[in-house]
Amino acid sequence: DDGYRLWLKYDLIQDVKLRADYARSFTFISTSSDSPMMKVTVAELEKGLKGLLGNSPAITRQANVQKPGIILKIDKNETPDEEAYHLFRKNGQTIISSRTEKGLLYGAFTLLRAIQTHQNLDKLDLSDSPKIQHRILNHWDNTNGSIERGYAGESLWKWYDLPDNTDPRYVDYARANASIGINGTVVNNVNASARFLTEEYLLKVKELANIFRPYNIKVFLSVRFSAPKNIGGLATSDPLDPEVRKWWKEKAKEIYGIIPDFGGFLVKANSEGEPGPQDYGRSHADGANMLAEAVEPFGGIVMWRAFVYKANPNGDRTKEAYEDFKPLDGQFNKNVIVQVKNGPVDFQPREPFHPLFGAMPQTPIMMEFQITQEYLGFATHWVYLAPMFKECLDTDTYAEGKGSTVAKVIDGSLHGYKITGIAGVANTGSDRNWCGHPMNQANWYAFGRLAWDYALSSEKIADEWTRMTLTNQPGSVQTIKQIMLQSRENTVNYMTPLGLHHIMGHNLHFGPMPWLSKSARPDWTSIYYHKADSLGIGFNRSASGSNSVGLYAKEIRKQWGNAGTCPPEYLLWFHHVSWDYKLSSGKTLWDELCSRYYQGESAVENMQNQWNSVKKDIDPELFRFVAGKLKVQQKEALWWRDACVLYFQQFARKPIPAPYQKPQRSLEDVKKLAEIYQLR
Ligand code: BDP
Repeated sequence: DDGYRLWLKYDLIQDVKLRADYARSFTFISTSSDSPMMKVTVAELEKGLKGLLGNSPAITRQANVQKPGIILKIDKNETPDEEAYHLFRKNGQTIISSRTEKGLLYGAFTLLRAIQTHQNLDKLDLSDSPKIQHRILNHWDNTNGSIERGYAGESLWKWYDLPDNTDPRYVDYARANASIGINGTVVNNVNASARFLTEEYLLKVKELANIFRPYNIKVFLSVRFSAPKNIGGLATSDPLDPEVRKWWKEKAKEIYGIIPDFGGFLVKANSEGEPGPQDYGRSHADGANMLAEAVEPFGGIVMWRAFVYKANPNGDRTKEAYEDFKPLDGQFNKNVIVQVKNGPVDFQPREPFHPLFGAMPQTPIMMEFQITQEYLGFATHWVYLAPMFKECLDTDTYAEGKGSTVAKVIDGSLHGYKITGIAGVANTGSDRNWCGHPMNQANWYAFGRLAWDYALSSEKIADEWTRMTLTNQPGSVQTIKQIMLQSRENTVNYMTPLGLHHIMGHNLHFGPMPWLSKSARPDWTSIYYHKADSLGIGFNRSASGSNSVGLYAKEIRKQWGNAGTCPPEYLLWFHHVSWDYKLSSGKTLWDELCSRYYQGESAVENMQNQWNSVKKDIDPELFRFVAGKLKVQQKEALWWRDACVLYFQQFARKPIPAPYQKPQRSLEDVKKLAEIYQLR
């Protein structure tokens, strides 16, 4: 098994009785149309049933048959949501019913999942609909085929071949996304080349859109704000300049002429050196509204990112997006949605939720998660991210009193947003197994499932994914789930425990580099964030410090703003505390910090043992590959542990607490290792 088939494996069910039971129920598939979407839906069911059960169901227009089968039924009386479906059994028939073919598509994948995970279908009766409208992957892919922060090879999109030659893999990409409810894709990097807006590229993107359409996936583009200057021959890209506005309107018209159901734009502006409206003294709202006006006649939306921060050595990066955007609440056009990263720094292994969630009642805010593991060990560490996504979604913002979770902000229910969305920065690439690390396919899967329904538990999603992808043997499913569910906390422990953040290697973001003190910008160093000194460690963001805790609701301020009541996982995020500070565990900060690093590292050794224990139920090729990955992860976890405890020990001037052994290498050794990785 090379991992190519992802969770859509459809291998023959080995349990003969179970297989026969299922097989009896699915002798035909009846449909009422042969539209492209219906065709792919039926084809998927056929493929799945054939693989799983060995069945070759008859495809018929005749639902009124004596034998049991699957009936795909458009029913105008079903729930208004076009993507909703009702999957149920009636008189021995399995019925998938929806107002539209979109719902049927999703219902079909749900039925297949139920079979893949060996569910009892006798009492099947499931009504389901997505909680969020736009469920989107963001690909940070460039025209030359490279992927920014991609660890699974090159771009899936073969720009040099397109539009004339299309890779069959585009279909498998679309199938995988449709199976988990993803309905949009931004195909290019947020650090966008203006070239994507040229006719040359639009015709390539059109081919992708044509392939994705039957799978209910819309295509979006990241746009370069300075495109009117770069490719339009204008002297300015000022959003209030009439020529510039006209250029964007014409561009939108051209795009929709080529791709009639084009989704809209994603924009990174005035962030990390990218051009934007502030270059002309205009606001983010001015910039976003100009683009919104251009796509509005065609039903398009603008996803405007709030990932902005200025290079200020004495500032606090966690406040800057809020300060820029909060005053603009209410000034954005109706088809603009502001895309906010889960935390206020940058996709760290753990961050508190971004203070903009709940703070913009008049402006739709969407979530941006990172599925690619830029800060979580690339494609060498097995880290299941559902618990991280859930942690953010489930946190209470208290914006409208108790129960105002981040999830309720982004599903629109808290503030009545008309547009809702969630984006995940993709971890896919040209590697045969898509994600570099086969176990991290689960993060793509989990993102999609949570985008559809954030109320699903991490455990349930891990269970589904494991059964579909690896094995249905109960003991092994249990063990694999254990590995997955602990993996993120382990990683936090060996990388950035107790609220530490941004202490990774320079630029590449690989490995530990807590000593990093010089960079092009102060907020790209490590010392800016951990502020370790002889007195203690941590960033004082309480009222006596930068007071970024002041951006949160009073209930949160009260809890997080005080070291004594702040949860340990955010302690050093919000407080500078002494090395002798006593935690609720009874340990001093130094001892607790060390024990987290040591526990995190030894947990990876444990993962290896757990993985070895499931060998009999795992495909040998896959087993061996993952075992190898775990060895790499173990080495890197040890590297993180040693680098961090040795570096911080210089300030704490205390021994490594028992029962832990002091690292076998020196700080100089680990520093050297890091320097080597910086070499080109
Ligand atoms: C940072 C990445 C950088 C991205 C940026 C962004 O290091 O490559 O361009 O986020 O999200 O984490 O714009």
